[in-house]
Amino acid sequence: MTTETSTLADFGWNAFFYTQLNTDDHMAALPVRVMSVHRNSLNVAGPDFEQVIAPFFAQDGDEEGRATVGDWLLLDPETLQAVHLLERKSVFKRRAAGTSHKLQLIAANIDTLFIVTSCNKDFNIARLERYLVLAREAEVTPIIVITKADQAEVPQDFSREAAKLMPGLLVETIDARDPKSVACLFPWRAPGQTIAVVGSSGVGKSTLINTLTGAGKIATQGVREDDAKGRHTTTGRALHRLPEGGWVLDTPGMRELQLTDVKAGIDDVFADVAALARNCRFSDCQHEVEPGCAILAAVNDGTLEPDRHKRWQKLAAEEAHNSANTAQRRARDRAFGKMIKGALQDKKKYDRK
Ligand SMILES: Nc1nc2c(ncn2[C@@H]2O[C@H](COP(=O)(O)OP(=O)(O)O)[C@@H](O)[C@H]2O)c(=O)[nH]1
Ligand SMILES: [Mg+2]
Ligand SMILES: [Zn+2]
Repeated sequence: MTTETSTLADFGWNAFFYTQLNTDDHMAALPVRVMSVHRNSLNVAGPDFEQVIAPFFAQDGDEEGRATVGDWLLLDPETLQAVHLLERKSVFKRRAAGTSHKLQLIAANIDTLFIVTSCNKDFNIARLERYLVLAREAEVTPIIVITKADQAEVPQDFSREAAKLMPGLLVETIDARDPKSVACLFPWRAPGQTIAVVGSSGVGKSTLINTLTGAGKIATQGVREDDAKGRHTTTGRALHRLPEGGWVLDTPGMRELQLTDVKAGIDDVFADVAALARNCRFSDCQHEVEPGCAILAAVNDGTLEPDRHKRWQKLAAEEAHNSANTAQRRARDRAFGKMIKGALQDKKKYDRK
């Protein structure tokens, strides 16, 4: 990455972050943005400045406070080490796939989310809904981008299905390799704006980013050289500079997006179902067999699609399960922190004797 950019605003800095500088120490510090995250380091940058620093946690061991790509950090001007993580305008997170089920931050301070799928069997309404929930929870503008329009007989069949997901949802069908076709997305790459691109592996995220940046810099699956390590050509998350001054974030294909802490996002994407649920006779209605269930009534009279009801139930159950886990984990971490603190204090007392 080059830093031809010369102002903090070019990096996405704005009043939201500036107003957080409320101490002399903060004012003297160096604000930098996290450009990419690696196992043992972070790449940060600002106007005419690039630096590799150690990973940073706002609070010891708290995953939510781990500096992630897109974050703003304050560096000590002398040591150039991070001293403070600025509050985020938006953050995407998920539960890790597999057995660990750890909380993982995907990206911070994103303005627009490109949810990418293709005009083929990757197209999946339930998966799109998941990403929409993520976007609405973070109050980030979602745009559904359907690639490989050149390979479909009737690409509009796909866009029509996607547009039904939410009133007013923006949907574009494109050939990700063709700048003319991608031009419909150019308005989103304005100076200081940050776009994140999500979607399954192989849908054309890297291809789209290369077309947006106008540089063939990111390896795509068609031209990958070293396939020995597995399916993904994109190995890390990194911000790439766009010609107009915005930023775009490539994410490795996520095979599974387990949602957590997204209750508001679900209520938003499924506003119709949530409204029905408020009319059920019992406030703890499970919408399965209960008398006076407004949702079952809507399914029966054809106003609510049975599949949409099922998708909502699945997401709501997953959200409840994962968020309960988060709460438990936090309580456990707090208890553990207290124990350590107590032990350290005991040790101090003992040392003084
Ligand atoms: N025909 C066609 N091929 C595409 C399009 N978008 C991506 N591809 C191809 O799909 C493959 C996977 O693209 P890639 O960008 O690596 O996908 P990623 O895993 O989402 O980053 C590559 O061979 C691309 O050339 C498109 O709109 N049309
Ligand atoms: Mg890729
Ligand atoms: Zn009900």
